[in-house]
Amino acid sequence: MFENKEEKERLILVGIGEESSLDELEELIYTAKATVVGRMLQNREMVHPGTYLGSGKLQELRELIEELDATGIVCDDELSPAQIRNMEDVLQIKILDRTLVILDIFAARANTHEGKIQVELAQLKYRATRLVGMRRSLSRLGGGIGTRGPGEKKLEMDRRLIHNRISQLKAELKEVMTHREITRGRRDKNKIPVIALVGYTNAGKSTLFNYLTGAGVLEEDKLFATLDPAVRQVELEEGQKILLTDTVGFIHKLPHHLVEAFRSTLEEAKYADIILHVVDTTSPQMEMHMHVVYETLAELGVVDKPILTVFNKIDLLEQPQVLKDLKAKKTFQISAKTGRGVDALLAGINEELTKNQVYVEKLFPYERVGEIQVIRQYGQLLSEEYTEDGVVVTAYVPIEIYNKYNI
Ligand SMILES: Nc1nc2c(ncn2[C@@H]2O[C@H](COP(=O)(O)OP(=O)(O)OP(=O)(O)O)[C@@H](O)[C@H]2O)c(=O)[nH]1
Ligand SMILES: [Mg+2]
Repeated sequence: MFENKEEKERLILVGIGEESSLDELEELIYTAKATVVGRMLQNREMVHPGTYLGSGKLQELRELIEELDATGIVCDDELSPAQIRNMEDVLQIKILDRTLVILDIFAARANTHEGKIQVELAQLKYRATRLVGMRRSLSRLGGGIGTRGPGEKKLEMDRRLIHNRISQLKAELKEVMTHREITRGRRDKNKIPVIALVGYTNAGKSTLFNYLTGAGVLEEDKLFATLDPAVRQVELEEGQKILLTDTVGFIHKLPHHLVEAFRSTLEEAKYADIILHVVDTTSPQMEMHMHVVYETLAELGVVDKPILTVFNKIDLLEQPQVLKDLKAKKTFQISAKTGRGVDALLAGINEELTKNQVYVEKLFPYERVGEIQVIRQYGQLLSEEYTEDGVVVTAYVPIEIYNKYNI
């Protein structure tokens, strides 16, 4: 992004409503490697449909831009093509929005083939509807935001070309997704329960994932450090095997195009047996973050899954706190960094998995070893030992199966 040796973008944040939302936007801007030189908040109830800000504020902003020598502004909501055009006319400067910034971060972070297709798809969809409006904002290249991904040449593609490319990417994505379905099918067959880590971005999902699996997945004090889902097998103390998945974090006002494009990635949670909801306990916005996570899960159709909420980063709390989540079956307080509380969490996972299951320790004489197959199919085979008299098995078996087959 710095190759063109241009100066970093100097941006002014513009929002309506709450200061805290601008704090998060500022973090997003730094993640996208641009600089914030000022901010302006309007206390309106609603976004102005034509110009985002009211006319008085817009004039104020114009003066502020000059005073601070800004190179662009970033609005905290997704702008319509008309809003961009009208603001450009008044301000004569690059107009960016929250969506574009998030798209830019995703573009820089996508590593896998699938991730890259998903980001480009989301970017093109965003641009397709704004091609006419964005003269200055998308055509002039600055030192950063809004410039990555398809690149300048592609930005000049007309609508028709963009739509062709969108169809092509969709077809490619479909292929990748079919592959993923197959992998999921295999997982189902193996019957290893899947535990999905979900949570707001920067909550510590990857840190917990690494602590449990030793996988060395990227963990960073940045928003959206993880884009591509990772899966690893972990064996619990009781012998129970689980598949742990680490995925992309959620955020307030996650752009619609991204949710759509990343649906398959985000939907990992849909295939999970248990959801581990990781929460950054140190964030002043903790409640809002939890709310956003539950809203996003509902939007993705992830309902009726057992949720275990993990209040993370307790090593940073000065004193113990009472932390509640009424939507969770159970809550845990841990530090993914130091490992404090992790054993209790693992025991909780095991308890949840083996609920409604019976622990079996039994010798199957050699003429009856066929019955072990039933356990394999419906339960969790923990161990098998071949002895003189037969096979000694330890396993968890669902109660119905236990009764039906008289295991
Ligand atoms: N002190 C402390 N820091 C933690 C803990 N867990 C995570 N962190 C830090 O929090 C930051 C974010 O951690 P990640 O694991 O990357 O968060 P994530 O939820 O995977 O974030 P995204 O992938 O961006 O959604 C990193 O700087 C971690 O070192 C913890 O228990 N204690
Ligand atoms: Mg992560």
